[in-house]
Amino acid sequence: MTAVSSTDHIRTRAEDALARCGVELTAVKGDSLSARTPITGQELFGLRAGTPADVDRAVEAAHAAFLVWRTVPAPVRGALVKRFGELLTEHKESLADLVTVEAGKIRSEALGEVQEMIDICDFAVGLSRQLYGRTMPSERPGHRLMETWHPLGVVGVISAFNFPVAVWAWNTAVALVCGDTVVWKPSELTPLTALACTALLDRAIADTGAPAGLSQVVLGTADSGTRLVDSPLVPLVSATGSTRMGRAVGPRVAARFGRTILELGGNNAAVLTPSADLDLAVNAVVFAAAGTAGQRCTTLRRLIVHADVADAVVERLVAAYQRLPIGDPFPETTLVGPLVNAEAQARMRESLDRAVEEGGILCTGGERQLTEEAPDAGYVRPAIVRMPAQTAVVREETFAPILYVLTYRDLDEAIRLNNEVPQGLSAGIFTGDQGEAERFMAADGADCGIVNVNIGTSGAEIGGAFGGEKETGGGRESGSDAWRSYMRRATNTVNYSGRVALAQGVDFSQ
Ligand code: UN1
Repeated sequence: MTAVSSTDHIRTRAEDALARCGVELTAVKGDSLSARTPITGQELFGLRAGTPADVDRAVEAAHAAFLVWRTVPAPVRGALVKRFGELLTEHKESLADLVTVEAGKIRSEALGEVQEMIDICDFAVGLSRQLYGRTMPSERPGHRLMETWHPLGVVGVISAFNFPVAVWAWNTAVALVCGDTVVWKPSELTPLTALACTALLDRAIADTGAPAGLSQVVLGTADSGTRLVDSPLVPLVSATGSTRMGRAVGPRVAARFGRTILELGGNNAAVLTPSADLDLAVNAVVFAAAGTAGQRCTTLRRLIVHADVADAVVERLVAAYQRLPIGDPFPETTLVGPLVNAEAQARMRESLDRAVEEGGILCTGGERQLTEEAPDAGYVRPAIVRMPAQTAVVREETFAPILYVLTYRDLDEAIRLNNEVPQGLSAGIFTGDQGEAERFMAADGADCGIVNVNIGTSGAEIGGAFGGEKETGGGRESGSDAWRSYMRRATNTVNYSGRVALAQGVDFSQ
């Protein structure tokens, strides 16, 4: 275990990184929002929170920019995103520093998160020449039937603390090439990373001569988020966070016939079969369950192991868990950083107590760590609990490193357990049997938006569409054809025959 950096040291590191990214801290300082670090649990700076009136101004500016941006050819829009990707590459270390400072991510994961931003920029630049519409054969002679994809408007992005920059970048890079503009309401827990990303994007906007106002950020609390959600000038709200937040956002946007992309809770499971390569599976499970201190929406929370191998698997997992280096996320030897705050640690404790009440056996972990060195922080040892059944606590998402282990006898039972939770983000199966793998991915297999074979549930690549079913919200972001949600489709019928011919054989001749 390593000593924990002092808050003063972390503050200096944050100031340096912000300055390198072009943020003028004095301009945003105030006393209505607190920038804190989970590394010590203490305050770094007081900032000025945006008000609902600031949201209105940001939306109006983004809308004005949209009216210009939508007429800029898509490949030219791609040039802005290309420049932004270059700036992200140049400032990768500084941004990763800020991600570690604010979200407590270990070094390689913080760098990995910035890499996701760079990757989505590359993807979006290519996409800017591939916003394809289809042509369909018309049923009428001398007619052409086709579709055109047009920019949609201002996209409101509400992001969570655990991926403070990548999820915004997935939305923003794609939205910008689609001809949209963006207003961002980041998590209250991660304002500094948001300021840094915005400063870099503003620089890319200036460098490429794109309209100022394309990208807006409003730091603030739930009030600002609500204002953004209710704004009639925002046709699409892309929100990442808890299912509770999604239940508030979804109906409000629907009431004004806006669109949403909701990325809500996950309660992801992996099935571990007797034919699995155990070394591979154990390695993958440890990262998926304990990595990022259990704070990914894709974190593995339930392991469904075949009864014949359950004892051996749990024994190996417990041994691996007990070796995990927990502590200050900056040194490269640390694998598990802090939870985002002490409240998250208390919620983990509560869930573990409930699990034991519901018949669970705590195999390892759950103890608070570094209480002397960082009394205000939320360091914990990741926990493994064997459960007799999928009880109430197992069906909930606790945003902390708790892995519930369940056993099964036949694959149908494993699939049933996988699907018998309200959430549907990500699932995995570890198997050497192709038939089992195919069954798990089939229509009557796992009911999630992401279904993996011999890979854990987390760490998806940006090239695929990201999102999940049921209470996860149904939205898709990032790669594949997720871009379509950021555009409006026009179906065009063109008559070049020189006479009127009605569809469906209707005759209206006079
Ligand atoms: C999230 O936790 O909100 O698949 C996003 C992953 C990452 C993204 C997670 N690429 O784990």
